[in-house]
Amino acid sequence: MIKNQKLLTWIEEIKSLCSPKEVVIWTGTQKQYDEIADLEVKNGKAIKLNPKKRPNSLLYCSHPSDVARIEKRTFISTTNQNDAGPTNNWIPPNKLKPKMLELFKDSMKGRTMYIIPFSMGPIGLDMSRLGVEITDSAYVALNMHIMTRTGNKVLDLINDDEVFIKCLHSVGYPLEPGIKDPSWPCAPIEKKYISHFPEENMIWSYGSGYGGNALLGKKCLALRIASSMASKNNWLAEHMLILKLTNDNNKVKYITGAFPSACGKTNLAMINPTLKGWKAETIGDDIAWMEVKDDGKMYAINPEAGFFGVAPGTSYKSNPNAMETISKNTIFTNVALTDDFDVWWKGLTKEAPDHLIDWLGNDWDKTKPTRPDHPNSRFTAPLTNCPTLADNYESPVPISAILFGGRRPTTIPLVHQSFNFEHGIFLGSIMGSEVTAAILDDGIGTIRRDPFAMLPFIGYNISDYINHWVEMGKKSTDELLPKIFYVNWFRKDESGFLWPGFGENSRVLKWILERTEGKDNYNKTPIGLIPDLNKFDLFNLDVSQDKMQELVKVDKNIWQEEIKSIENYYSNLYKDKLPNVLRNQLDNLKRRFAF
Ligand code: OXD
Ligand code: MN
Repeated sequence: MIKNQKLLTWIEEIKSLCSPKEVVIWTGTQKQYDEIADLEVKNGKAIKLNPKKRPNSLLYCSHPSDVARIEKRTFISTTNQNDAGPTNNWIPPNKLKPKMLELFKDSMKGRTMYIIPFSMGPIGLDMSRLGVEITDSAYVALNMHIMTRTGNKVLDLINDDEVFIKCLHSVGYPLEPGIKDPSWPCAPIEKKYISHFPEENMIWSYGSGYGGNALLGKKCLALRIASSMASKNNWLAEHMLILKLTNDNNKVKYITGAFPSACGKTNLAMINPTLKGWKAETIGDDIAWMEVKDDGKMYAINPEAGFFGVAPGTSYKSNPNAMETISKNTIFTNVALTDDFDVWWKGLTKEAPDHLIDWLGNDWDKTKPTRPDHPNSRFTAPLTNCPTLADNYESPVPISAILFGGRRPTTIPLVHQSFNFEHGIFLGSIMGSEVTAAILDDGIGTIRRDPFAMLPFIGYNISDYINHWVEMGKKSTDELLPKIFYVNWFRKDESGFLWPGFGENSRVLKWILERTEGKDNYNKTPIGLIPDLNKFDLFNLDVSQDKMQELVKVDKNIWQEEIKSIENYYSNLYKDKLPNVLRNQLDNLKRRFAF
């Protein structure tokens, strides 16, 4: 039962604003989940997958206009534009709120309004935060049940007068009498708003039912609002995986890693190390909340309870642990349906089945030029399904190393370590991926920078974000803080990728962990510390000495170009607000190269 007065008042307010047909409070039981799932199947919204092949799993297919996060309709609404900064779309609250209130008016007509109390982070942990999502989407309710801790246990905490973050969501498709409910209701693009009000820690999302636009605990709360909260309260909300590593001497260490999309973040979070005696366990694959505790070490938690992963490319070859994770209790979105009611996506098997129903609901066979799954099709599965989930995944863990990465065919070595924490901030600020033909027709070879993999997720001014990292560095000593590394699995020569990647990345992780213990296994270069190949585990590795040399090469001429590119990027982005730390680090880099 809801007793928190603030919550009761808010629910009444939203009820009278949105006019739902009925209200359901999410209790978090499996029974409730199953009932709503069955109803969704009965109403033709979802397809129940073959219980023999994929127990307790659903397939949803979205409207073709509602298939991904929509950055151009995502807003940070602050009184002053400067507080949102140059990386965010901005509308002030006094303009945005009236516009959205008009949209929300009667928007839930004919629909059920779900009230979902949720905890980002383990229930009751001091590093966790509470929220309540009000939504008119059963799809959102089912997904939130997997992706967060939901239900009565959370409500009990909220009833104890705890603060909670208000998250309001509507698909923006009221059911006026006589109007048939489509299988995936949503609003046209110009009416979609994914809005954040960091001054009140509040989220209003209208018009989209998809992923990060609608599951408000994830990108909206755990990254955008949380990053803004964290900047005021000495913590960090980052787009990072968390991995537990045990070496062949049974020594346990934890790392986090930030990678832009399509760089294998979920694969690394579920890596099977090829190194004998090494073990890797998963704590999180997308978001890490971190703080420096009294012992001077930085600790991390995964605020999520599930995986919302990209399906295409996932296979028993690329990520067997993900495949096991999604073998049951999973919601699939926008993948193809097989004739025996299982799922298929590009890359799952070498050959596509002869016949499929594509994500648009049409018959598909191999003669069709189109692909049967959407490139951003997804799976939603609980963490507890993951065979490599660490048993202490609900406790804050001390982080020894932070990895930044990207897809850089040239320039950036396989791995390098920053000289210190502030130099590590510089590495985070320049990360990005080279634009390839697959992404863009022009601009090939240019670098799309994605600082800290947070470009779409920093909920405030990016200059202040960088300075906040500097402040975090002052909370402890370089000795105790995580060591910072830049990894690049994607370096190429004329014959293709130089590094085999996947499980072999454990060799890089081994070198990194040795560095965190101060082992003399490195060579110093102007950009940072790179592996001394005589002290890098190459045992049983099928990569030639020449290729290994190439993988760790730091070429002065190429770096001259890189520095020019960084200077351009900094001046375009930060204009006159370039944080001192970045200016100093860039000057130091030039000095080390003697440019
Ligand atoms: C995600 C993303 O969905 O980063 O995790 O876009
Ligand atoms: Mn992500």
